[in-house]
Amino acid sequence: MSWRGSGNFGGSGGSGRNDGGSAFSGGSAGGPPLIYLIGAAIAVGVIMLIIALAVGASGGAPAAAVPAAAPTDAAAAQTTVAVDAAATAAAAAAAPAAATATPNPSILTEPVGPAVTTGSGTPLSLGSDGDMLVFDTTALEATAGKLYTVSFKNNATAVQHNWVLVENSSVDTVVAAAAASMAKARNPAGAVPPGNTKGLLVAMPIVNAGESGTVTFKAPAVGTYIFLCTFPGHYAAGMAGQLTVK
Ligand SMILES: [Cu+2]
Repeated sequence: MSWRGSGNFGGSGGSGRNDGGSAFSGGSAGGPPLIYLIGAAIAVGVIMLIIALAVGASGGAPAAAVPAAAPTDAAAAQTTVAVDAAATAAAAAAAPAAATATPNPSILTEPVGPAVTTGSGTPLSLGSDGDMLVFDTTALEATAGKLYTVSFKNNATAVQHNWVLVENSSVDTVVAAAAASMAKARNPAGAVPPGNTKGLLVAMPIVNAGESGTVTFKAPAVGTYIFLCTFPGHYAAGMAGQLTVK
């Protein structure tokens, strides 16, 4: 009974639905165009999806290339930093060596200036004349282009000396450069001209009294050159000599 009631109800409901359904079927009466529209919409959607994928793929290549390039740049930057760090470390390692090479009077065989740092040449020996501010030898000879090793003995009991070879025209420049070095070092033992001083050919560090210094160099072109002591006041006092290159 209730089933029927429900059946009736369903019937009436069905009619109600039919009304709604008629509206629906009204749409479905224009159904074929709607299907075409849906089909067209799906087709357009598929086409757009394909286009989107294509764009995404083509756009994805640059997008992938950019990240690929970015790590490369980053790697390059890191490499640069590493190189800089290495250079800094090298400079830091070289700095103490350079700092100790010039002012340290105990490193007697360390050449200063454009001298030869390796090998040994024909000996050229001289010294200071006791406690006098002069060399015991004021004339030396050499052959152009040949390797020589100067051995200088400081025979003084207290005073420091050294041996420096210069172009004749650059004596004043070298003496002034040595004085500037001493002022910078705040120590007479720093009275050695920098290696890049104009006209400076060879220089050895300041040698303590009673000690010896050596420096090896290749003899310059044929001509005459002045060797002197760059300790303050000694060149003015006459501590110099002449090297004749033949
Ligand atoms: Cu001297």
